[in-house]
Amino acid sequence: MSYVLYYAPGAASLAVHWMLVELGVAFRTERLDLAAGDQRSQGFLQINPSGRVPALVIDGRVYTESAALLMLLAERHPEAGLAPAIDDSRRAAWLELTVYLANTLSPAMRDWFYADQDGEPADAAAIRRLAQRRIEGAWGRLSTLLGDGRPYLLGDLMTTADLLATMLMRWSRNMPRPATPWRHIGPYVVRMRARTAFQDVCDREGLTDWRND
Ligand SMILES: N[C@@H](CCC(=O)N[C@@H](CS)C(=O)NCC(=O)O)C(=O)O
Repeated sequence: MSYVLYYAPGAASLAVHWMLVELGVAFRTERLDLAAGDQRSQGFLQINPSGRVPALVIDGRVYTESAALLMLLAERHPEAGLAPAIDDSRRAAWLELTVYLANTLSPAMRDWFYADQDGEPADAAAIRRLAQRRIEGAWGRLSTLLGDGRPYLLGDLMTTADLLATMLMRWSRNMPRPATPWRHIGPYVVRMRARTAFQDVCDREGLTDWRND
């Protein structure tokens, strides 16, 4: 089995990169500089015609979409226990949460960061306002979920949903209302950032902010 991850520092590829480190499997990376436009190079467009990261090449075939890649990796490495098994009573909550993060929070993040590029620049302020409302709504929902004192989003089991959620929380660090001041999110983020694999992936990607140390 071989893995090659196309990533850009701190981008949607971060959760997948983190997962590969958590799994302790062998993998290779190809780094893209999004500011320099590497994602629009002919070479990368042949890998992923949508011109976005992450792209994960598994045994020679390319797969994309961070949430799908996390679920796929969890299925390929069940011994890591990063997803509830199919007959586990927490499975439904894991699917629900993953789809919520990928379907509601993640597109709002895209709108926040790419409003000028994906739409008309004249509409960008209105798009950002709506995105901000949706993003802050998500922090409220996740904080409520964590409010019963559970260490991870699904309870005692840390799953791929935590990797995805933490990456999305990180993206909010310079927004008007970042995720971390939400009452139950702050301690959760500290717990997630304390993971050796998180610190390792930050080192690999050269991410110096939003760390515990
Ligand atoms: N839904 C995709 C979103 C991927 C995405 O939008 N990636 C951004 C980085 S966070 C990207 O590649 N942007 C480059 C561009 O759009 O030019 C996923 O979760 O994998």
